[in-house]
Amino acid sequence: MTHSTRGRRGSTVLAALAGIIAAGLVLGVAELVGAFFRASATPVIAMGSTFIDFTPSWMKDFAIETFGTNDKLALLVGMGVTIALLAAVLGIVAYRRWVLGAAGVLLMGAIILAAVLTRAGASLPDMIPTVIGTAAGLLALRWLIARLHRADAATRTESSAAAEAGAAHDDELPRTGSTSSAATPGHATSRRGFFVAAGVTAVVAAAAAGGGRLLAGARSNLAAARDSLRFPAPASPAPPLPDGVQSSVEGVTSFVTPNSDFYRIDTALSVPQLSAEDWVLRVHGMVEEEFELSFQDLLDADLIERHITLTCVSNPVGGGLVGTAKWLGYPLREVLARARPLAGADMVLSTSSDGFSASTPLPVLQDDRDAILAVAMNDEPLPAEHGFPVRMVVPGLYGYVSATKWVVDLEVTRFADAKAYWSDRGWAERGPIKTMTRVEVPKPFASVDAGEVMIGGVAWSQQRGITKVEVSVDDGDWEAVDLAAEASVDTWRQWSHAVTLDAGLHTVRARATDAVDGVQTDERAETVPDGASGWQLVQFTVA
Ligand SMILES: Nc1nc2c(c(=O)[nH]1)N[C@H]1C(S)=C(S)[C@@H](COP(=O)(O)O)O[C@H]1N2
Ligand SMILES: [Mo]
Repeated sequence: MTHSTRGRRGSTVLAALAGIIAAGLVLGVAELVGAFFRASATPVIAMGSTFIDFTPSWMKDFAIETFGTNDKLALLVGMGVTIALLAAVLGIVAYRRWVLGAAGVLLMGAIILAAVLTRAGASLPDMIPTVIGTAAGLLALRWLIARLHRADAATRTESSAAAEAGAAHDDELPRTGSTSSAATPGHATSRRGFFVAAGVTAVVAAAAAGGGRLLAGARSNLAAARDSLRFPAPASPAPPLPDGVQSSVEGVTSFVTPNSDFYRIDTALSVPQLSAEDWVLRVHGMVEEEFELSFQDLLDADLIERHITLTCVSNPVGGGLVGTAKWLGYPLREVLARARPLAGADMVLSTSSDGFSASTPLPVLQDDRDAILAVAMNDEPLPAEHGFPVRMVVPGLYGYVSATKWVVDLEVTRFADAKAYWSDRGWAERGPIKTMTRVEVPKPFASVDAGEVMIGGVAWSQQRGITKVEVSVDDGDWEAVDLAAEASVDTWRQWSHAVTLDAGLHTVRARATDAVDGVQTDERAETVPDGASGWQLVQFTVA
């Protein structure tokens, strides 16, 4: 390799680096300016959220299965890598032909703006963080590339002075190579200016990003307001949990899921930050009376408190996307009674502040089940990531068609006229929860002591109720297990079963029976389009 190619390659690598650093400045500055705007006005959140909205259902479930609740972190890392690659290419292009590079940067800015402006509730001022960020990035790139060209020029002069060797030209930017080793220290000194500029830009980018985050956090005092909320005693308190709802088998999940352990599934890359004070729910559509409800309206009303088990349609057989909490809320039945739906309406489309929507059959919200606008979860205001200040909780339906968090709009409509978020992406428009049981002990592939082995788990069939759970050990006969006490048909029910086993490899299969439809189906179904089904099989070792 000659010094000529090495110098050229070196500059190309540095041009790529300049591109990446400039992109960092775009994002950092936009983050800083964005602290004064809604989260979806920042490029990262706007682009990430747009990406999520275009994610096909198979990829969503792949992401959930692979990364679990870290799916959003995985998305951010993937975005970071993609942006860095694009920025590197733009840096190289800008180094070779500035105008093309600059055009590329502006095109990227325009793409980000398109993402920002198409987010739910976007307004023109939301463009400001991206515009300022892109301008800063463009200036920084210009500066860095100029330093690089200056370094190249200096090297050329030094090299030709050091050795009058044959000059190797190329058609764009003439560069002279040298066989003398003097060229190398020449590069080092002349590139110092570039490295200083690159370092300064990188530090500014990082400081802007960090400052932006801090500022955004400081500007939102929602956490404090949330913590100081107090709720009136419910008009209808939760029936006390019967003794013995909790299985004594070690390793079986806690009957009430603590908020911090509750699964979280949503499309919100940045958790919506709503204030209870400003919250309004608009009730409209095919109704005789349209109206709005405030948070205070809810607190002033007769609230009910219930234990309800929530389940995600993306939960695979044996999976963990299910949890039980004590919810406090206002019956949706009352909301609809006041609105008086018109004949022909058969669905309520609930929409969140960030544009998610769910289609819930109207009769489900009018019958005597405890479908509520929930304001508290396990005696606390809703955690931000579980829908603060108000979300829906509807017993018997998967979350994607019923459990809208950060809910701000209820439209009474018809299935024929409107499609909800996931129904638009290949999922069924109706989603009753399928009867299911999960073996929790022994864990798959666990090793347990020989002798009496405890098998334990949980089963759910919201609205129908669990009447029986059976296990088949090593493909033997089905044996009914001991059911723990039932809190209600809307909560899961724990179970346990003791078997004596010799050392070796064993399997346990489990199936639940509900009070309405009988034994859960053995037919294996994937989560798409309306929930997984099939009997779980767990393999374990007795040692
Ligand atoms: N605003 C909003 N609400 C939402 C979702 C969402 O993506 N956005 N996801 C739904 C789904 S798919 C489920 S399973 C439940 C999960 O509620 P959790 O995160 O409190 O467990 O919320 C539902 N409500
Ligand atoms: Mo879900």
